[in-house]
Amino acid sequence: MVKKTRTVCTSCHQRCGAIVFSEGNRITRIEGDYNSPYSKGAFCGSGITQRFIHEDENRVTHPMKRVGKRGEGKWQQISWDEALDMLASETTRIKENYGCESIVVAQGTSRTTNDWGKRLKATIGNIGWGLAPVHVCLIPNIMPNVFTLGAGQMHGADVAHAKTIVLWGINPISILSEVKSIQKNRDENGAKVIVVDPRFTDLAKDADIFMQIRPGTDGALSLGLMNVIIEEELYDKDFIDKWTLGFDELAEMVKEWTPEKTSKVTWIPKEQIIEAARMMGGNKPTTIYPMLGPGCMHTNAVQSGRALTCLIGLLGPLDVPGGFVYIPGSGAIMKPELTLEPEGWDYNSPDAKLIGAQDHPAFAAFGQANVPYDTFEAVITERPWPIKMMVFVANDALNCYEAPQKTYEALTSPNLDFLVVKDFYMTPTAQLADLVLPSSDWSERDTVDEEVFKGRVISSPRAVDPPGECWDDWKFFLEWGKRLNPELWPWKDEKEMVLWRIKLNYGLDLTWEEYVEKAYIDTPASTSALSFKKYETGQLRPDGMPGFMTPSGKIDFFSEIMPHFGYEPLPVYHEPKESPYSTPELAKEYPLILMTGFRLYSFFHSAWTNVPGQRELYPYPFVLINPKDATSKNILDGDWVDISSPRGTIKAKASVSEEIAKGVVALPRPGWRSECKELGLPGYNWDEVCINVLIPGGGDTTDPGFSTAPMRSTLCKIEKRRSK
Ligand SMILES: Nc1nc2c(c(=O)[nH]1)N[C@H]1C(S)=C(S)[C@@H](COP(=O)(O)OP(=O)(O)OC[C@H]3O[C@@H](n4cnc5c(=O)[nH]c(N)nc54)[C@H](O)[C@@H]3O)O[C@H]1N2
Ligand SMILES: Nc1nc2c(c(=O)[nH]1)N[C@H]1C(S)=C(S)[C@@H](COP(=O)(O)OP(=O)(O)OC[C@H]3O[C@@H](n4cnc5c(=O)[nH]c(N)nc54)[C@H](O)[C@@H]3O)O[C@H]1N2
Ligand code: SF4
Ligand SMILES: [Mo]
Repeated sequence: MVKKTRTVCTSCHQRCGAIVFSEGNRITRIEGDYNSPYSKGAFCGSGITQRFIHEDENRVTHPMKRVGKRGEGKWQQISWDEALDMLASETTRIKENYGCESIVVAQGTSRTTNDWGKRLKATIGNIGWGLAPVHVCLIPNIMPNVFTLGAGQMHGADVAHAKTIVLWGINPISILSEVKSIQKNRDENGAKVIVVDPRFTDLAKDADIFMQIRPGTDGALSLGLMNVIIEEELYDKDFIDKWTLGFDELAEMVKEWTPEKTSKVTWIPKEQIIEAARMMGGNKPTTIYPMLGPGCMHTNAVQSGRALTCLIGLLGPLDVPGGFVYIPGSGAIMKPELTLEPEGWDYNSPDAKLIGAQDHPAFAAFGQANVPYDTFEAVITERPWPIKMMVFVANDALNCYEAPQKTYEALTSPNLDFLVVKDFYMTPTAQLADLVLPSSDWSERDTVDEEVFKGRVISSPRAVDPPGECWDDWKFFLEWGKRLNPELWPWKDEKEMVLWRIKLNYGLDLTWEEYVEKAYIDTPASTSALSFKKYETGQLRPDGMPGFMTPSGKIDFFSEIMPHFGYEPLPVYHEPKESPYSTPELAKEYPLILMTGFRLYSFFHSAWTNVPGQRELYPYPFVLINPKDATSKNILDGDWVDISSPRGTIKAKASVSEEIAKGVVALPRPGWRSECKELGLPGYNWDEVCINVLIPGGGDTTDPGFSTAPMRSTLCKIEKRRSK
């Protein structure tokens, strides 16, 4: 009999509505759900391959403990009971002997367990994230949004109603459901589109203006655009007078950022800068949609983000249709009742016991985590304290963090007593573990983090049962938590956790059947974005006063709080720490700018390189290089090349293309490939192809206040390889 289940795909952050058809425990077909108010029927090839993943015999399907030497590949299947006993006894032993700060629980990008992971850590005694790539993933942009605009969200761009849409360092993959709105607005209302990217993206193809920027110079471009907008008085004086702080200081500062100077720094022709500024200031409402590109992976990340948010403020009025819209309650919901985070907890205080907090004060306050590089170093040096146990849930550390050479040294160090990895497959990190735990994927589980649906609750029941003993990460945290402190983990199963959580977050008191049946449930958070200029009516502040949730209550062009974290109060531009201009000597040997990690349609970070439907789109690790740079090195399209930085060398196939600016090479995420037996394609080790081998870590290589690693603006060189 065919069973039809309406659920949600979580293979990427889009969280598209899915209809899964199954017979017995086999998935026979998957379709997009047109009734999903969020994805409206959109569905992609990656989501469809869930059919394969569900049946894939290469999945880890049982808990396994290491029996040989670490990394030797000898495993013994054990029961969940035994695995959890090991985990709980090691947690207790290490906590008693070394303190809770010697246990690090890590996660990758948001999957579905952000708040439960925090609760587990708090159960051990650790407050915060433990370890996560938040130093590079969007938080360096969210912080400037909070300080300048008083918005806890980056995503406020109303692309459906804007007259000018600026897509700034954003990949169409990450906004699939909004691409349709952009196209519709352009086709039906003649909206103008500006794209700012070093790469000629699929969004740039249809843009009115494409500014091919030098990586890491977005702060300078924002200052240059503000120069023209202020010079030509293309701003709303009433709004600026009434609702902003520090306009005069900002105007004075951007005077030196003439189109000529901005062009020299950013490599964008000055005529384009002037044209773009006139379009943004003259064809309003203008909305700017930034993602990782501008301010998340550079040594000047936070100040670039600040400059961009000042530009958004300057283009006000804000919170209008077609502009930057405030969505209260749309950020990740982190209620202290769930995370067990004490009220007013100070992540910067030594009591918080976060590694790197004193050196990177903004990261401690906003990232709420240990600084990744410093944490791996702490494993090796046992300073500032020993790290004895690491648990990675949905985080392939060797493929995720900068300088994986250091990560590898840490994970194979005799100082580390116990390494646990919970994943779908035997990833490079899992291969080094003492305990590997099997995981269920979206079609096989009942849980979802509904806050990503802009405050709407959408249920996500399982369509099929997981293979073997694969467990939902929610269930894993529940059972581990129960063994440590049952009072803090009173639920019977993950369904009870789901219902408790929606009651806590949205006041909804539902049975499981009602929750599944109702499917899409609006909440005050999901409807609040429908009202505008909320700052006039006191809807943005908890005290109910008009204004924004910034220290001054206004848009803070001049931020008194920034110096607190080691930054200037105005958004000063700093050249990336490694560049042809800041390190000209180094640039003689490494003349090209290195940008790593732009997203590909079929891979989600390092996952799915083994899945034939996904791997066949990008069979080999590859690097984008401009024809002019390739010619000078005799490199032809498809040649294997070595890409080297002062940190190391990796290999990739050259993709010679105008897609990338001259002088820049771009390596997509993940670089790494697992073997794909079905297509007869080989695997490549992380140390041969992982893009992060080229990226520096620690010391003064990062954004000073935030520890952001320069994954998108350092130097490299490229040579044709003699062998494959
Ligand atoms: N398929 C797929 N989807 C994903 C992911 C995935 O791995 N695969 N990852 C998810 C995650 S965790 C995240 S954080 C998001 C990221 O989502 P996005 O930020 O939208 O995606 P990226 O491709 O990483 O980066 C966006 C663009 O920035 C450009 N860029 C690089 N350097 C610069 C620069 O210095 N300035 C400017 N202006 N642009 C620059 C790149 O060329 C790229 O086109 O994607 C999410 N969605
Ligand atoms: N050089 C460079 N490095 C980057 C980036 C870049 O652009 N350039 N991007 C950075 C960013 S923004 C981010 S967010 C990080 C992301 O880094 P991560 O999220 O850690 O990504 P991965 O390294 O692919 O590791 C994720 C692992 O989780 C597994 N997994 C996926 N879903 C689940 C699940 O539901 N449960 C369990 N148990 N396992 C699951 C996957 O199989 C995969 O092995 O990478 C960062 N690293
Ligand atoms: S993988 Fe594809 S179908 Fe699944 S949520 Fe992402 S975009 Fe939607
Ligand atoms: Mo991310």
